[in-house]
Amino acid sequence: MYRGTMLTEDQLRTFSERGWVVQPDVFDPNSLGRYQEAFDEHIDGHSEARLQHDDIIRSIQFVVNFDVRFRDCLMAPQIIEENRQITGTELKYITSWIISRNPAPGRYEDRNALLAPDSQSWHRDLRPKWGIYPHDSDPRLINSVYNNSMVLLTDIGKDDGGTLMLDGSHRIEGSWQDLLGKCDVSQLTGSAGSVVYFSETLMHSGVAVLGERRRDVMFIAYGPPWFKTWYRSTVPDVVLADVSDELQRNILEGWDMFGYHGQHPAM
Ligand SMILES: O=C(O)CCC(=O)C(=O)O
Repeated sequence: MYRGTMLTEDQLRTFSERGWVVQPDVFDPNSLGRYQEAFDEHIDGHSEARLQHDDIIRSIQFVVNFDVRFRDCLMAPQIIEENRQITGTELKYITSWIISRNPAPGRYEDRNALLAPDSQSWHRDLRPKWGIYPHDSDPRLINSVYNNSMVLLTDIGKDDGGTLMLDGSHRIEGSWQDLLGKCDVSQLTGSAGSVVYFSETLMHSGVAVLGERRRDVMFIAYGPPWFKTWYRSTVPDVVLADVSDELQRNILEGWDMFGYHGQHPAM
């Protein structure tokens, strides 16, 4: 059983209030070097798995299918346990992807325009009413049904294209235009090796890199065992056969079992 670092009470409260939280120092430089090598090897391949591929953004989907190094990182015991804390259930894999973002070509002339809140690509894939529910025992906490874990491979300082979040929007229905008037805009910063957890009910957006460094991040999304696998993200049998860790295999496969875990909450 995992006995390492978990999200603290304060971090869980931050997640509950803002819809996202940063866990620093999950990975050390050695592990990050290994994951960065996998990232660099795969970011230009897999044309069938490309989400976007242009001069600024390169993004590849379902990376856990392609390399054990992606599974080692994105299914690390700490990430799994911390997802259990925020989801409040056993987990099922939903999808995974990686994104490399180059400095924006217009960053010297158009800084303000590139940062303007109303010109970002705000989105979320789940309505708050489908995604947020009470914690079993603490009324100040929430659980969220579908959460992203973003691993920072590179340091993300103020100008390095940290994801924009609409704080608190994970609990509020409405379009991004409505929410821009109601929620503060926050921009993520964090050091390489951190993991950022955010609910998929949180309105968020990628944003231009205004500094000189490429920004590399890796994502995995987990939900409960009754959740649908994301579009085209079913893990092929040939990959499952290669996964020796039983928990990882069950999470990737979706738990072929009678009923669900935790139907009867602990008293
Ligand atoms: O690249 C980012 O900062 C955000 C990415 C994102 O929102 C997404 O992949 O859904």
